[in-house]
This record gives sequence, structure tokens and C-alpha cells, in this order.
Amino acid sequence: MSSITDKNHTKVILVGDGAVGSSFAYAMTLQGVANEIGIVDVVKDKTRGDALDLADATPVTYPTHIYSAEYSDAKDADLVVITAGAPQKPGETRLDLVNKNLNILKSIVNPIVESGFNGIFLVVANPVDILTYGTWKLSGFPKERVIGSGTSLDTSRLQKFVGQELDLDPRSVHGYMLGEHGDSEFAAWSHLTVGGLTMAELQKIHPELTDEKLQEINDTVVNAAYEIINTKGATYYGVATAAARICKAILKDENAILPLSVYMDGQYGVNDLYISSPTVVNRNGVRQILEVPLNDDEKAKMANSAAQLEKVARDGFK
Ligand code: 6V0
Repeated sequence: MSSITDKNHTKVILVGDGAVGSSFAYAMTLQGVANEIGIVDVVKDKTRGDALDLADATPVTYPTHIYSAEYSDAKDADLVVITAGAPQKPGETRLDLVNKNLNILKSIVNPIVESGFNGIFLVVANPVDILTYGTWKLSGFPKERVIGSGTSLDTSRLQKFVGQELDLDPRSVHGYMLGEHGDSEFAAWSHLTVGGLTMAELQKIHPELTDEKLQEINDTVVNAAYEIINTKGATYYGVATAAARICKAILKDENAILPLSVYMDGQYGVNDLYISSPTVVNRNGVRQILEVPLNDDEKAKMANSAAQLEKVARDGFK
């Protein structure tokens, strides 16, 4: 596929200026990821206020043009990031959100495509795997240019908890949460490494890392969102920073490997679904899905995750 654009100027349209969207715009501004950020939301006063407020940060961060935008502004954007949607309520699973957010998605993707947009969609709104599939279907874009944030946040949480357990920098923990971004996701322990050591090798020198402890870490990651939602009502800083990381990998043409929700075409035995896998991303979107060799237990978990998503996708888009 040819490069979407050769220009150095990078432009992002953010749709959804709620807790996640505004935190994402802030993370982008602090890191100078894009030259231009246009913000769209049904609540216009919020986008105008946030654009002014965020622009006040740019003299001490990076020169970034931030403004309240319309869908038509997407026509020459490199990336459209979708964080619009109803947030998860206490007691509600991510999959419960599907019908609410499906209608919102339609009202966004259609005018974006009509604008002449020819870049990459990054979907963050939940249930992210389903809404990414929906964005791919509604847009008619190639699968390489429709990506979901998937288990990026969950993988950060896995790194954080393993790092805490070993008293190590979480960035030195290399491993992934795979599957659905939701209740059926799982830590792929069989290929997690720290300093080149596999989990089996780590367990020899850290006897406290029992199999029960690993299960506990897995469950803590899976339930992390619920714990935060039960305290402050929503989660946003973690996911916003993960989304900014993905945008940076794309806009700076990094060829970085990130755990993303991508279209499966037989990988892991999964077909015609979006689900998370380590993926090489660059300025053209998905360069390559890296299919991690899973052990039997992990294969069963991936199949279960796919089955959960398939059920919802059938009701929603298929
Ligand atoms: P929020 O604070 O209610 O913000 C949602 C925003 O969307 C509001 O500003 C709305 O006005 C706006 N909106 C609603 N409908 C439309 C529309 N049709 N067009 C334009 N804008 C619209 O929610 P919050 O920011 O907390 O969450 C946003 C989404 O992110 C939800 O779906 C969450 O479930 C999801 N999250 C995804 C995570 C991930 O890891 N992928 C993590 C946390 C939250």
C-alpha cells in the first residue's frame, strides 16, 4: 500500500471530547505528537473550551495548533481517533455498551468518510474490538487502516503489576495481554520476558512468583478498570496515554510493535474479527500482525475470547 501522505505536517482529528478524549488531547499536547489537533464533539462549548485551554499549554510544550473542529476538517487528516461513546457504568461490562455506542459510531464514521478522509482510524471507544470492526465495515477502508487500541492499556497494567512484584521498571517487562479488551483477555505468560528471562526462569530465582501469584496478577489486570470505575467513576489517564503512544508510533512511522486490535484473517485460528495481537505499526497503519506461538492453555483462552466477540459481533454488525 502506498503511503497515505508524504508531508511532514501531521494532523489528528479527535472525535469525543469527554474524559478519555480530553486526556488524550492533553497527552498528545505534552508530547508534541502532532502538529495539528482538531476536536469534534456534540458538545461544542466543551471542544472550544478545551482547545483554548490546551493551546495555553503549547508555549511550554510543543507548537501544536489545537481547535474545535467539524467532521469536514477530517478531509486531509492523517488520523481520526474515536473516543466518543457512553462510558462504562458501575456493574456494566464493556460488551453491554455495544448497542449504545453502535449508533454513536454510525453518526461519526459516515460524515468522516464523506469528508474525503483517507487516513487511519484509531478506535478507543468501547467495546473497542466490536466498534473497530464496525468502523472497518462502515468506512469500507482497508483493514490495515482501521485499528483499535485493544489491549494496549491492559498490557501497560500487566507491565505495571509484574514490575511492582519484582521491584523493576515496568518498561523492562516485555509481555502482552491478548484477546478481547474485556473480561476474557489473558496474560500470555508463556512468552513474557524480563531481562531476557522467561517466566519459568524468573520463577526459579523469584519463588514468590508462584502460578497462583501469576493468576492473581492476571485477574487484577482484567478487573483493573472495574476497581477504578468503582472509585472515581471512569478510567481515562491510562488509556489516553496508551492512545497517544499508538498515534506517535503511526505518525512518526516507528514500525513499533504494540498490542492492538487488528483484523484477523486466520491468525490464532480467528477469522473475520478484530482482536488484540502484537502488531507492527507505521505511517501506513498495520504493517504486520505478529502471531505469537501460544501454549495450549493460551490457545484455548484466545479461542474463548474470539467466541465472546463473535457472539456480540453477530448481534451488532455481521
Ligand atoms: P465521556 O466522558 O462520557 O465522553 C464521551 C464523549 O463523547 C462526550 O464528550 C460526548 O459528548 C461525546 N459524544 C457522544 N456522542 C457523540 C457523537 N455522536 N458525536 C460526537 N461526540 C459524541 O466518556 P469517556 O471519555 O470516559 O469514555 C469514552 C469511551 O472510551 C467509552 O466508550 C469508554 O468505555 C471508552 N474507554 C476505552 C478504554 C480502552 O482501553 N479502549 C478505556 C477506558 C474508557
